[in-house]
Amino acid sequence: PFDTILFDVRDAVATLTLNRPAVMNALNAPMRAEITQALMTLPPGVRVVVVTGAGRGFCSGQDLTDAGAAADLERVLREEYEPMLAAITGCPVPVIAAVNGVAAGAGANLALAADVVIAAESAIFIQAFTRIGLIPDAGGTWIVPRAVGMARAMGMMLFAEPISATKAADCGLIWQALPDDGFADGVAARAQTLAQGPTAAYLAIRQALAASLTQDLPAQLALEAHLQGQAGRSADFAEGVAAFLQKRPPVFTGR
Ligand code: T3D
Repeated sequence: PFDTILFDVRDAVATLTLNRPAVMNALNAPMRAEITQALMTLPPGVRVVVVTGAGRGFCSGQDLTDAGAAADLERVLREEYEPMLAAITGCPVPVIAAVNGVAAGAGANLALAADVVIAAESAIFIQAFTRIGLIPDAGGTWIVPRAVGMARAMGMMLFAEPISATKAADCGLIWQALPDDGFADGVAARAQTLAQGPTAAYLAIRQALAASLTQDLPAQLALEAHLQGQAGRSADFAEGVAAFLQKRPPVFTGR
């Protein structure tokens, strides 16, 4: 049903593959719309989404051959990028970006919008925007300084140099760099862990961490109490405690 992405569901794991490998999976309007649509209409039973790229790249950012987009960048960002980013950050299940190769421009910031970013050691992240006279967008100016601090964010954005996956992991831009050999298996193992986990608790963690970036400690403590109240009423909490007491692994249902 999709032209620019592949969408596959197996064992509660949905894999969304950016699929324009001839252009390193550059984002055009149809791809933005399809990513948004796929994430907003997840089939029942999906408990984690993995976003990755076909071929040797993850995503090269805005398709620079798209003259229509270049004509009015503000409109494209407001009407096409923002819904796509909202579909990722508001996805009803955790989202893993599996960065298999270069992630440039909006492609880097698309990856960084995910809950967990795992990159192959040969992958690179480039805030490529100043190379073509633009500023970082797709949420980059918000997430990058929060992840790595102002000095590194400025350096990455002004110099637009490739950051290796290992360096990205070391400085807190991403969660983990994995060897290229076995990358897919490593990602699959992480995806299985989340797919079998307490989904509602994961989403509450995402909500709490996002709120922590903008609010003070008293407000954050109140939010934690509220969310923990919810978690305490979940079936997964009852199961987690029962499994602990019975000395067996828990079987979480995500509720
Ligand atoms: O609405 C708006 O426009 C505003 C939003 C802007 C957000 C942005 O994302 S701006 C930043 C856009 N992206 C870039 O500036 C990155 C451009 N690409 C590159 O710098 C390099 O291609 C890479 C570092 C990503 C990869 O380099 P390399 O040497 O591994 O591969 P390559 O040979 O450059 O690319 C392979 C092919 O993909 C090539 O086509 P060809 O020669 O085989 O026919 C190349 O032109 C094409 N390609 C790569 N990136 C893009 C692209 N085609 C269109 N758009 C691209 N972004």
